[in-house]
Amino acid sequence: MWKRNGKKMEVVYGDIADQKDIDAVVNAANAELQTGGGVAGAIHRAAGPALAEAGEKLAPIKPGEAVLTDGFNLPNDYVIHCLGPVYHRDSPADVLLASCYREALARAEEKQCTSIAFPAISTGAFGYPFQSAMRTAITTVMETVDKLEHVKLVRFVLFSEGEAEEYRLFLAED
Ligand code: AR6
Repeated sequence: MWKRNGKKMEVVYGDIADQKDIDAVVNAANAELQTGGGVAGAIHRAAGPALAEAGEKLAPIKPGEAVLTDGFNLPNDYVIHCLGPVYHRDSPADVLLASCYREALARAEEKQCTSIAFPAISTGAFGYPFQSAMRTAITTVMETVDKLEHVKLVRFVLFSEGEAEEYRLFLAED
């Protein structure tokens, strides 16, 4: 766990669609804001069909953008949908990925959320190398969260214990 000025970052191994004590969960979305594989599949399954209907009104979104919907049947008030860069297609990939994290935090702050959970955006179907995406995710959140009033807790949810350990080690180095 990382703490500074009343802000906290933590790492868990688990399912992004099962984060009960968090105000807003982030979706590794597609441009159409519809269901898909990986994170998007898990979030849409848990939220129910109303999430795809809400997505229709806001789509399409661009790489680096984040839009907010209700959480519907999820245990969270909101879903924040980020379109990460497709590695080797959308560039500059690191700038677009950093924008996802900053924009998602901005959407959470606008709704006065105190907690937000992120998956490892772009590191699955979109092919972004895990370590490099992790460094961008953590450094961007560290830089951004200090400036926010409402968001106090940022949780990174990783889908394997090995990936969660990599996040923990990187946070401990700060
Ligand atoms: N909870 C947490 N992490 C997960 C979960 C889960 N339930 N499922 C997968 N991961 P991905 P992307 C991890 O592919 O790369 C979708 O089909 C996974 O191991 O979900 O941004 C959309 O429709 C990986 O480390 O997102 C888009 O078209 C990370 O989450 C596209 O894939 C992200 O994997 C988005 O691709």
